[in-house]
Order: sequence, then structure tokens, then C-alpha cells
Amino acid sequence: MKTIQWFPGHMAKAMREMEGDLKVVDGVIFVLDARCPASTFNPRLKQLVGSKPVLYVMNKGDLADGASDNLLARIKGVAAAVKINSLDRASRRDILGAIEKLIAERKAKYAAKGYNKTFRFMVVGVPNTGKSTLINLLAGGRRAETGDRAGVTRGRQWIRLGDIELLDTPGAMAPSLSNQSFAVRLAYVGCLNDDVLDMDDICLSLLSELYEKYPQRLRERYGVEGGTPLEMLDCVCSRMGFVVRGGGYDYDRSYRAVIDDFRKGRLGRLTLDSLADLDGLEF
Ligand SMILES: Nc1nc2c(ncn2[C@@H]2O[C@H](COP(=O)(O)OP(=O)(O)OP(=O)(O)O)[C@@H](O)[C@H]2O)c(=O)[nH]1
Ligand SMILES: [Mg+2]
Repeated sequence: MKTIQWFPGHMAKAMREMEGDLKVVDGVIFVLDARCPASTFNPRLKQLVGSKPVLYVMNKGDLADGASDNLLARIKGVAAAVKINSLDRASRRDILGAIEKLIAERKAKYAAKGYNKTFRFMVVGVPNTGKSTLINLLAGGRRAETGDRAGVTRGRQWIRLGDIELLDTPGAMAPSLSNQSFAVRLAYVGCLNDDVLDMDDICLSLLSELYEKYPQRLRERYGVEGGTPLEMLDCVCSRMGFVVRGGGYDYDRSYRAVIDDFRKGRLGRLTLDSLADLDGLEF
């Protein structure tokens, strides 16, 4: 497969702006995808954050299975972390509780001096992890623009709720995707711009990764019983009725369908990263 790379100019600019904004925030909310928290962790962003307190939010928990709890437990061993579903109002309490815990000590200190401090948090993460959706969940309503593709938020935006202020930021990629196993997972879950990717390659790689980890899902939805990824795609076309006039299989349609099924959760809840993937990452 061609090496996956994506670091457009607007991202370099956004990261420079974030560096400046970091000086005025009290902490950082680092949004990860619960299905692949190692792949969606951006070491470059963490470096930028320096010593500010960080809360890791494993978002899209509704799309991840139980294996993601082991990843959460591992991250919790070294940092504050919580798993949520930003589309579910029930998660609001969990995230607010985690934020309160992060600032409790400092809040008490300020309160003792009779000072009612506003705590500012910058919400960061790679594109499409749900930063803006999380802010809307917290703020109650559609305050920040969201969308099911990478790169929706372009400018910075402050949103206030009570004594907390949140800064929405554009998704920020690492300049170099040195780990290509992580890079393909970023592509599967839609954190990279589909237009810069060979989606046929991405789909074949997804099929082979899913067959390795969740063969039953592919069997159930597409009748896949093994074989090469291309043979699996034949099953997809045959089962879903993707044929072109004249009789051949409509592969273009099948690539998009598989990726769409995966992203929309139609292949069930799943977790792509393993505990070993977290090794060596400094949360
Ligand atoms: N299933 C599910 N979908 C979610 C969740 N949070 C966000 N989404 C969806 O994920 C997509 C991306 O959400 P955004 O909030 O725009 O993501 P973002 O991180 O702000 O993206 P950029 O601004 O592009 O960096 C949208 O289609 C959301 O509806 C979640 O917890 N579960
Ligand atoms: Mg956004």
C-alpha cells in the first residue's frame, strides 16, 4: 500500500495557534476514538501540551466493544481518562465529573481565597474524533459545527458553560505518520481526508484486519468464509447484490459500502487497537 501521509498547511497553522492558546488554558481535554485510542493519540499534540493537566476522553464508546475497557484501564494507570458517547446525553455527567475531578484541588484553593476562577480547557485531538460534538454535549445544543468527515472545524471557538470555558480546535494530525498500522486505522475511522487516500486499498486492508480480529462479523454480514481480501470483496458484492450491467461485480460500490458499514457500526461494536499498541506511548 502507498504510504499514508496527511498534514495540510491549515493544520500546521492551527497547531501554531494552539501553541499560543495553550498559555491561557488551565488544562487540555484530549479526545481519542475508543476503538483505537493508540492510533488516535497524537504524540506531537501531547508534546505541545507540555505539563498542563490532561483529561483523555475515549469518545465514540458506543462503537467500541468491551476490549476498549482494557485500553481505558491502561491509560487510567498513567493519566485521567474517561470513556463516553458524545451523542448520548447520559454521558454528560461522566465527562463533567471527570473535569471537576481534574480541577477540584485548584478550585478549592481559589475558593479558599474567595476567588471564583474560570477554568479554561482546550479540546484537542486528531480530526473527526468528536471534539465539537463533545463540546455541544457539554454546552447543551449545537454550538460548534460538527460533521462526519475529517476537518470540519477550521477556526478556534470559545464556548462558555458556567465557570468553565472550552476552546474548540481544528483536528491536528502528526506531521509524520510514522506508524502505518496506526495510519490505516485512522483512515478506517475517518480521521484522515478520504480524498487523499486510495479507498480501495484502505477497504482491502480493513477487510483483512477485521477477518483477523472479528471473522464472525464478516461471515454474518457478507458471507465471508476466508480467502484473500479480494475474494472477500467478491463475497461482499455477491451478498449485497453489487453487480454492474453485463454481470460483473461493482467493486467501487463495495469498497464504499464496507467502509460505510464499518463507520456506521453496522459490523458491530469493535476495538482495533490492542494493549500492545499502547506500549511506548507517553500519555
Ligand atoms: N457514534 C458516535 N458518533 C459520534 C460521537 N461523537 C461524535 N460523533 C460523530 O463523529 C463525527 C465527527 O464529529 P465532530 O464533532 O465533527 O468531530 P471533530 O473532532 O470536531 O472533527 P474536526 O472538527 O473535523 O476535527 C460526527 O458525524 C459526529 O456525529 C460518539 O460518541 N458516537
Ligand atoms: Mg470539530
